[in-house]
This record gives sequence, structure tokens and C-alpha cells, in this order.
Amino acid sequence: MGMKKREQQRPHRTRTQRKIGLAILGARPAFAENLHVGRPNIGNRKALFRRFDEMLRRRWFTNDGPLAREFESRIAQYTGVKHCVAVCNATVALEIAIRALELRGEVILPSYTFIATAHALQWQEITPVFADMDPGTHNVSPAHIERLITPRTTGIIGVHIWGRACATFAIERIAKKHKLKVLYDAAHAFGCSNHGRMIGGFGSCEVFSFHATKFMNSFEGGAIVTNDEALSKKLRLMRNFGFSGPDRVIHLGTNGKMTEVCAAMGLTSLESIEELIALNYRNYVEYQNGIEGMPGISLIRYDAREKGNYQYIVAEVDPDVAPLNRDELVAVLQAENVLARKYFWPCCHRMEPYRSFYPSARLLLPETERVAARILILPTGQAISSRVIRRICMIIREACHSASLVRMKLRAC
Ligand code: T4K
Repeated sequence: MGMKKREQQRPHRTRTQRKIGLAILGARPAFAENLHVGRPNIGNRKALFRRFDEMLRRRWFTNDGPLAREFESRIAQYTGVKHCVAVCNATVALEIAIRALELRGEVILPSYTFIATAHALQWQEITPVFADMDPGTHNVSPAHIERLITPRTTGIIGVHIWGRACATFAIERIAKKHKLKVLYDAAHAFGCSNHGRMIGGFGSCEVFSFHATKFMNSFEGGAIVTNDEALSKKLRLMRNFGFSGPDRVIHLGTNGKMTEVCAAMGLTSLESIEELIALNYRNYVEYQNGIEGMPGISLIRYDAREKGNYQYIVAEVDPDVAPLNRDELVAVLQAENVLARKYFWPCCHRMEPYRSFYPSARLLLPETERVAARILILPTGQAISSRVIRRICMIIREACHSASLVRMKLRAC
């Protein structure tokens, strides 16, 4: 695009928007402290400390304790799924689920996901086969999945990126046709729905993450949810070394147990879930208003007919239209102590060991390559106020307005 056109597309500064100095151009950073993406939310502290006290009094800290059991039954109830197996984190949960489903050979998954999804396969010497995304949803493309199926394929892992459900019906149709198993990485999707049904009940099982950076956290933690009773029993055994009772091991297993401290935090977070979602939604709308009208910059949309958790503020920066590209905006924001992130860049196929295994994978993943270079994640959650969001949006607007200066400065650096 020509320089003149770019200049015309500069965002207009209205009379009420005063000019602000930019740290990248030498002004003082807008924020004295770092603003993180993924700053943990904290529920009712009194309730949390009460749970810690009870736990200390009981001297029962892990191994299927009462808090972990209560957490499991609350998660099952909340998602409307019959069985929940709480696990120490979602990565181990994925590893256990993959093994319990007896996946082998090749498993198809998106490259546009957190590295844990791929590692959980490779860790067990299963070949992850990366499929391209649908750029409209950022989720894996079912059409591409079907093209990647070989006689060695045993399963598909769909990932509900940003809490927007992947094309479960299409994926499950393909799986049925080719006799494959389906597991969903729902690390982003706790509290979200798909066609009016809570995520958790799709595929053979689904895995949630309750990591500290997730809007609903248990410090570290995860859960596998399923409506399949036999599978839930197997998962439970595998999570605890295969013990079926004292001194009796009947299955191969690992240590994937959730501790009582984590369950206490999880239960307390769960009690605040509606508040946290409402807060995330308010933040999302505030960002939406602040970013509106900026050429080439938009927030991804969530389907208002579905339940969402709005835990990620995902901006897409079109480098052909926006005055600054994604990487330039990240540099501008970081100078102001806004630690915006580029999730999921580089995508899995560009990270080791996959990068060495499949040096030309990018040729098969054009949409993933294109979209991953445009995504910018902004801070949200309890740690961020409306005033802070307005300021972040003003910084972006001002940087776009002074794009040539900013670019010159960045080049000089
Ligand atoms: N599948 C998907 C699709 C996932 O997104 C994830 C995790 C998983 C599977 C695996 O789930 P877990 O096994 O973790 O349960 C972070 C999280 O560590 C990771 O859980 C999450 N996805 C991913 C999207 O984000 P990093 O590498 O960005 O983490 P880090 O250390 O850079 O932290 C992110 C930001 O949060 C930083 O700016 C600092 C801030 N932070 C972090 C922690 C831990 C805090 O302010 N306080 C904290 O306590 O992966």
C-alpha cells in the first residue's frame, strides 16, 4: 500500500483525545509497573484461607483429598458432564487422556495452539501432524484435517482457541468416517458453550486448564471431563500410578494428582466465576470501544448466542491496512510497560523439535502463518481497570497516528 493511502488511513484524533507522549519516542512510560497478560484473578480471600485452615487441620494435602473431590463434582455440575478427573495441570491431563484413548502413530492437531498440545503427543512418541486453521475462527480447519489422514492416523485433537469452540460437528463427522478418536484441548474454554451446550461434553473427553494465567485458576491445575464412565475410571487410575486400592496397582500410570491447595484455590475461583466473566466482558467492551475505527486493527468477535469467558483480548492487526504492524505495536506497548503477547507465535511447527522434524511445514500452513503474524493479546482480568484500558487504547491510537516517527525510531534501535 502506498504511503499516501496509509497517511489517509491514520486514525483521527478527536478533540477530546489529547495528544500523549509515547515512551518509544522518549516520554516516560505510561505505567510505572508492568501490566501482564495472564495476571491471576483471585476469588474471595476469606473463603480461600478458610479452606487452607481446614486442610491444615485435616492434614490431608493430596491424593484424592476432600477438596479435590469437591472440585471435581463442582466442575462436572458446572459443565453438565458426568465425570471430572482433576489433574495437576492441563499438559499432564492431555498426556493421560491421549494414553487412555490409546492414540498411536499420527494424531492431527492445529499448529496454532500452545506448545503443550503438540508436546503431549510427542512426549509419548506419537507424531503430531499439524493442520492449518480457518482464519475466520482461528480454529483448526476440518477440510485440512481430512486431507492429512493417513493409514497411521488414530485421532484428532481439536483446540477451542480463545474459548471459541472449534467445528466439533465437522470434526466428529470426519472422525466417524475414518474411525478416529477425538479429544478436545479446552484449556481456554472453561465456562464457554458450543451450539448451546457447555464445552466439556464433546468428543471422547475434553481437557481444561486452571493454570494461574487462566481466568479461573487453581494456581496450577487441569481437569479431564467425559460422559464415558469406563474412560473416567481408566483416567482416574492412570492419574494415580494405576493404584486401584492400597498396595494394588492394576494399570500403568503416572502422578497427575491435584493437590488440596490447588483444589482450594480452584473451588474459590469457581465461586467467583460469574463475576470474573462479567468483568472480562466489561473489559472486552471497553477495549472494543477504544479500538473502534482504528484502520486495520480489530478485536476478534465472540458469538453472543454462546456463553463465553472473554478471558483473552485478541486483536488482529492487518499489516496492509494498519499504520503499524503487530510487532511494531508490541514494541510500542512494551515501552509503556504493557507486556502485550503474540500468542501463538511462533506456532508449534516453528518451534523445536517440530521445526527440525518438518522444515517445510509452513508451506502446508499458509493461514496459520499469516494469522499468527497478526495477533496481539492485551491484558485483562481483575488487575486491569477501565481507565487503564482507555490509556492502552490511546497509546495504540497515538502510535498509529505517529506511525512514521515510531517506525523510524524502531529502525534506529
Ligand atoms: N493447551 C492450551 C491451548 C494452552 O493455552 C495451555 C496453556 C495448555 C494446553 C497447557 O495448560 P497447563 O499445562 O499450563 O495447565 C502461559 C501459561 O503458562 C500457559 O498455561 C497457557 N496455556 C499459555 C497460553 O500462557 P507462557 O509461556 O506465556 O507463560 P508466562 O510465564 O510467560 O506467563 C504469562 C504472563 O502471565 C506473563 O506476562 C506473566 C504473567 N503471570 C504468570 C504467572 C504464572 C503472572 O502475572 N503471574 C503468575 O503467577 O504460558
